[in-house]
Amino acid sequence: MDVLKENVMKMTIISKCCLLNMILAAPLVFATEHEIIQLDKKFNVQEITIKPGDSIKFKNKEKDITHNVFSLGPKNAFELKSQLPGQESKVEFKEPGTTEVECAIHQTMKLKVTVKK
Ligand SMILES: [Cu+2]
Repeated sequence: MDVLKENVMKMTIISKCCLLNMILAAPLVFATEHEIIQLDKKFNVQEITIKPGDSIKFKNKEKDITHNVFSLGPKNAFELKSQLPGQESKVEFKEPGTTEVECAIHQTMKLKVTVKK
């Protein structure tokens, strides 16, 4: 086999390997960051569906109202603790399932987060 053919074959094998790596790494690359805004003692949406591994950035856009966003789970339980106006916090949702997200200070605030593949 001449050198040129050999090189072409090597290149072909390398590019196939690269492609395979990209396909295998895809689920990590495509984890999405969603944004939920808290304004006027409400979440900007009442429900959201995301994929396992995605995260939600909770943004307190109030002028002078503090929130404490939490979820009791059983899947994806979390608590942001006191979140002052202007603050934002990111929560990763790893487990498939549905979670009711609430605010410990304002009981009317409700957000349903569904995590599914
Ligand atoms: Cu609140």
